[in-house]
Amino acid sequence: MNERVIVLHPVLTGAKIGEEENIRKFERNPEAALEEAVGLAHAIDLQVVHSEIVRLKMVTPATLIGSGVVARITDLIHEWHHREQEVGLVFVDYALSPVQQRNLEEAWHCKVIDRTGLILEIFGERARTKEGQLQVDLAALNYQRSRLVKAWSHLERQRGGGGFLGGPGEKQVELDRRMIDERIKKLKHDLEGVKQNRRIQRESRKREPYPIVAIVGYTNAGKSTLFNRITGAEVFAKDLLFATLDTTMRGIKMPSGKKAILSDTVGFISALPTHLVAAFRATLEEVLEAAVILHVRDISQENTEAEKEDVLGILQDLGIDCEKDERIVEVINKIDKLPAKERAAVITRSKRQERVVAVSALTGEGMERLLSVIDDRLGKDQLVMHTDINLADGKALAWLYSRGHVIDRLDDDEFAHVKVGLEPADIERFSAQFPYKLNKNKTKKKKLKAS
Ligand SMILES: Nc1nc2c(ncn2[C@@H]2O[C@H](COP(=O)(O)OP(=O)(O)O)[C@@H](O)[C@H]2O)c(=O)[nH]1
Ligand SMILES: [Mg+2]
Repeated sequence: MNERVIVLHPVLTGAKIGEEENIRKFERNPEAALEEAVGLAHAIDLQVVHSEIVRLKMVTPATLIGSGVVARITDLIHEWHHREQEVGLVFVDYALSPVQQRNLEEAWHCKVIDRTGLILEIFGERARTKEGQLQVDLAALNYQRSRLVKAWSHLERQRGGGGFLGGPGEKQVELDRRMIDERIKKLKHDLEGVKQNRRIQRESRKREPYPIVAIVGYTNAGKSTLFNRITGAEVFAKDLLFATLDTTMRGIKMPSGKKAILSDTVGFISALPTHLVAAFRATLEEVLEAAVILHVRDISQENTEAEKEDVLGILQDLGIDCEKDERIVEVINKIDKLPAKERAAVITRSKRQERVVAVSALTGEGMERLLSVIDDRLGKDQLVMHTDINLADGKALAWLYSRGHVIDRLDDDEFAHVKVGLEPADIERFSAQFPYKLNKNKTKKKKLKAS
């Protein structure tokens, strides 16, 4: 996308509190909230040319923010225009009414998007499963519908008692609303179908060729920085080329030679509007199938403990047992921002725990240990399996050699009797793709034949 964007984070300083959606735990720390807003813009590759906190003593009904600030932003947009660098978008990190949005667009001659709108853009871009896409579409339609209704009642108010009942404006809105309702109905129906067939879907879905290492955490925790650090760290991890993967997934080869796919998931967002929670969860589905889950935390952030609880809470809701699940690796990030003494303490403490690592994704500190922890985890769950592969089936044999660790092999006229180390996810993948049974114990076939 790479469009230029101005980010505004309005904060009400007056006694009056805005709509429920706008009350955030961040509100006491507007700087952190602005940083998050910029992070959200980065999540869909927007280029942030200016960002600021807009302090409001009161809400201006027509434009939310006061006319002075509106004029100042107009000037800024003009300045960029004179440099032949158009600002295509202003992100107002708040819930705008449709009327406010329209008025601001008219004042600035560019697109204006509010918080829910931007979050929906992010989810839409990142939903990878059918169910995820449907959930996001549904949330987007509900959002549109609520805005239509508001716009409509606004029109009605404007008309006063003037006899324009049934005028073209209203008809258009009614029509749009009916169309949206129909689409919502259809989506809900599709979603039911997808949910019922989830198991089948999962089995028939195209599998990623290697185990997944998923990076989760709040927006701005440093997920993308870590993603780039790992894929770019030539000494430690090799970047494999996969044509089929988008920019948020990359193949890596660990120091031990194990291959995996690193996946940068959609970031958690503070005070996510409740009507977007289902859509957000749906974007996290791939985490369920991950072999390793890197939970990245910004240790320099005031709310870091509360954020950690939030993340674990959502993972728990997704069906991951955070207490017991050994796939979760806690990555304590941004240790370079801590005072020396505190940093040393955090590092020492983390080293006492098998699945806690302290790093700076920015400077690279701690990466060596992180990679070795990932490497360990990738190998941990290998189970030794036995199977008999038809000798003529080169494809199945090649698969086992590339994904698994072939420990032993004995051929007779018909079969290759293979003993192979495989991860549970790979066992599933193999069984879904090939008609051979994998057994924990040696198969008796050969002996029976011989006797
Ligand atoms: N000081 C410091 N800053 C970091 C570190 N990791 C990330 N950042 C910064 O934090 C901000 C958010 O990082 P990003 O990777 O985009 O976070 P994401 O939203 O989780 O993907 C960026 O400005 C990064 O430069 C770190 O280890 N130390
Ligand atoms: Mg990111």
